[in-house]
Amino acid sequence: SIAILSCKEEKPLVETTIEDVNFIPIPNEVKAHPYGFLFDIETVIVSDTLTEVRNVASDFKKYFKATPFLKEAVQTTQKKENVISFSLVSPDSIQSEEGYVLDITHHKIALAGSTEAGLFKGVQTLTQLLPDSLIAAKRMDSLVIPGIRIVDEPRFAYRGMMLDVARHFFTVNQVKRVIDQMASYKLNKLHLHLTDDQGWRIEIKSWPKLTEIGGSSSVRDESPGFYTQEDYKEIVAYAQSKYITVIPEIDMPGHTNAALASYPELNCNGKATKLYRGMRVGFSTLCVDKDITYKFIDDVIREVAAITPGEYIHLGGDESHVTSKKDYNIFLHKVFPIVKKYGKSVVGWEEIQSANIDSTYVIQHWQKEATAQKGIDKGAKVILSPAKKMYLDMKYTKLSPIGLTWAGMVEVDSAYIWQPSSIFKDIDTSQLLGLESPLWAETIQTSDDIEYLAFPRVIGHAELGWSNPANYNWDNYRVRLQKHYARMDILGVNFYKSPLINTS
Ligand code: TNX
Repeated sequence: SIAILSCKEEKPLVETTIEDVNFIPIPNEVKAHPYGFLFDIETVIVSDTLTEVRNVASDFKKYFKATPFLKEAVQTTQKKENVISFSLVSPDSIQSEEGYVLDITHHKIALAGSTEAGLFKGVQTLTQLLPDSLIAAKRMDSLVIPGIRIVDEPRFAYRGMMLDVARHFFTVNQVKRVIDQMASYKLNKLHLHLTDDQGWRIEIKSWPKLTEIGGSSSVRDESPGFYTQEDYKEIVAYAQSKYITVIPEIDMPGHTNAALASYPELNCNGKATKLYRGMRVGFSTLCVDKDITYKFIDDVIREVAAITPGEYIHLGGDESHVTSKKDYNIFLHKVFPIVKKYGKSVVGWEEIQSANIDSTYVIQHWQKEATAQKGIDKGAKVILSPAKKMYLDMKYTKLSPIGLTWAGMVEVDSAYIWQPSSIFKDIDTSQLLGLESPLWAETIQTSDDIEYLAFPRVIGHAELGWSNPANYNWDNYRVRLQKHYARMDILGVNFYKSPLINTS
């Protein structure tokens, strides 16, 4: 409710309530203030650290194009009233570098965080307080934001989504669109599944046929293609501008038919395989006995590491059904050190725990709890992607037009109702890095397809990854999610309208 009270101050006091506020992910602490912040043409964004906050400020200013507000550049002024201040300081109440405090009163909007990434998360929360008409870029001459104080930080440092660009290729612009959507729900890791049986999607200059040949196929030939290294750098830089780290996956020793079709010498029999356009898994393997295999991997990892600022390289390691157990071990013992040599840390699907190497790698749990538990017992860190809760490529119901069903059907409630901390026993909290929602692309080809399977399930995962478990609550969540339907409609997100969410 908004009532303008008359008052002696220059700016009128505007009473607001936060009853209609529907944040996702739900913040840790939320408190209402009696009066909201009223924009006028003198409202300015201020900061002591101009260069550092410019990127974050522009992510906020972009919504104001069709308004008379925030026309001035960000300023370092002493002005204390009628300002939106971005401060790079460590608020006492915050531990995480992604945490922030957002305090909106009638005097000012004050956002504080210890890093740009923290301020950016605060801006995403602030954006959820803006009216839909502003997001829709409708002309707007008056604007009040409700008075509120929020102290917030993530539960898990790793909150990701995976996009399979190998089964079907997605363009740089399609990936950027995913990055934008991830950022607004405070996700911070984008795992790109760059290689598989059906396609090799990243240019490797020392092995050009990987993309010339291996990039030319895809499932049913529907969308071949690859990223040049310049394209990949563009994705990485765009993600960075939204404080999202890219984790590239080069899957091996299985899921490698595209490479085996490109270079005969990578095959044990010296003959190139045929390009593959189907949907089967588990039939290919690099030749573990050949030296050229490790020369190949060294070149690939060297080139990929050189254009990847993040800490991790994902080696896949899943479903190597035609590699013997012995060979699989030998192979991993040879390739882990290559990743280290180029200054990166290994992530792999849970299967990689079978190699008794050291515990400095990260496993991504997807299918077998017992397998992942063995890795955890050896001290490995874990990213949770349990297929029956988090696989975005599973159908919602049997009526879903796209998606697979091998892990079951995952409706919006099922994707949300579970406890990340209760999957594994005997796990140190420091071992649980966080959550990632994988989107495999056997059945999808367009941005509409991506969004239909990802949204709204990934929003629920974003809440499980960010919010305090005391605040996980399906009945409350579904009401908040309903409000996000309108926002997604405005942004043109092709989400699945689950009958479990009341839209009336
Ligand atoms: C299993 S999950 C796979 C992928 C498939 C996916 C389809 C994992 C590590 N491997 O190769 O695309 O199922 O849901």
